[in-house]
Amino acid sequence: MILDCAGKQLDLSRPKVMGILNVTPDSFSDGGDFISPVIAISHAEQMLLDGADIIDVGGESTRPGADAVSEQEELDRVIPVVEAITSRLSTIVSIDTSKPVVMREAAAAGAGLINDVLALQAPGAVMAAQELEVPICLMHMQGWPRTMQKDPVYGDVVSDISEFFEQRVANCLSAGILRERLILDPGFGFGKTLEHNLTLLAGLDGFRELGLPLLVGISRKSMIGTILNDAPADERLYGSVAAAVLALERGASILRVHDVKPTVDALKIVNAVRFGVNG
Ligand code: 7PJ
Repeated sequence: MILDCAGKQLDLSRPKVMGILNVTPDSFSDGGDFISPVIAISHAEQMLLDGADIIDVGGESTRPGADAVSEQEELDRVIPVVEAITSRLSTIVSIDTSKPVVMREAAAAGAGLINDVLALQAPGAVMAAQELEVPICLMHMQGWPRTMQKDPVYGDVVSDISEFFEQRVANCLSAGILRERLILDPGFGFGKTLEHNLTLLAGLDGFRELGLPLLVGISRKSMIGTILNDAPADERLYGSVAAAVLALERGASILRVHDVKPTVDALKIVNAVRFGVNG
């Protein structure tokens, strides 16, 4: 399956790696290191050298308990960075946002993929995505970032999320968005207990029957830290890579990660086993 990301091809016949470029001052795992476009570019460049296929630019922190960011503030953070990357580097830029205005301006600046943790549920978001004609990642979240970790409840976590996906996909299709443009993400850590997250990862192949590519973001998340005796974010690398491999084995097509080189190495091993060393 090949997705057209604003003129750049994303071939998902082999899994791809999406490198995270946070331009938030309060992001828990990189402490706001990447605010200025100059620093952002050099980080993006390094991730591409390390083998990333997509750079995911995000200016709205969605970590548990985070405050909302104003439209203008988010635009000010991300648009110069998207512009700087798309004008200098030949890569697919994805925009991690839920705001229609940010989707539009980022696409105008060259972004080729929308990554929305609200799965286009914000007012006007479906219409913006429909107009922009780029692929869209629909992520599942239970509740809202401020309170989502309070007391998340599911019947069966995989089937509840599948049902959510079916509704969101139907909504997109009825707005004229092509099915071929959709990517699904169960949203690890977004309104899920550790047990929910583990059940989700174990049962990730249950989403394959929806027939759409799966994006998975587990990198450095608290589910890794908790299992590793409350390891801080900068000590979650090996756990994150293990989780990425488990996700690949269960059919993930895109891995959203902070640590690109180690993940790309792990992916090379998986591909060699699947397709042979020369495959
Ligand atoms: C995700 C995301 C994720 C997608 C964040 C963090 C929190 N987008 N944005 N999936 N997580 N699609 O990176 O820890 O899991 S922000």
